[in-house]
Amino acid sequence: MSVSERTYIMVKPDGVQRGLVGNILGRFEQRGFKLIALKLVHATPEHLEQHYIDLKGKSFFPGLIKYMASGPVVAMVWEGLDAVKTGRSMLGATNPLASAPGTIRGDFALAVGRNICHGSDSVDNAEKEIKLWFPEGVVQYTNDNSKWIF
Ligand code: RTP
Repeated sequence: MSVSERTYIMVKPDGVQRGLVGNILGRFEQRGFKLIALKLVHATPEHLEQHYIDLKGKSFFPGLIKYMASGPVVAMVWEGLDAVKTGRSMLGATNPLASAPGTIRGDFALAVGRNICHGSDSVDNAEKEIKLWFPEGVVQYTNDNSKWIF
């Protein structure tokens, strides 16, 4: 657990098309995480196969790639205390039917094949995913609210 821990969070195509981007972003902002990278990307199947390389061979893999390539996703990097584990708990269980109300999936989704968001499951995977989605790097800046919040 580290203050500067980073996690890769993605709003999947169904989350974008259902207009949930603002809500999902807002939850990470409100929780206190720092946004250090953000973009809308229509990823290729090849790129998505790289992202989900560990799931290659699963029966749902082809359908997962098709779903993820069906429209743009919002790719984000959030930084802060225990970002990976806390990010996962904010998303809720992979299967939305098992997600607690109050989590993103528990509030907005029903089907495992349309579960609207992704979050890195370990610090190592977060760093790999950040490199894959943001080869250009993230934005370094210092938060200094004291100038406009009194
Ligand atoms: P994610 O990577 O998207 O955050 O999901 P996760 O770690 O919670 O779950 P994982 O097992 O890595 O599965 C990745 C995504 O594949 C889809 N999935 N479909 N039985 C199925 O049809 C099935 N199982 C998984 C979901 O979109 C899941 O998020």
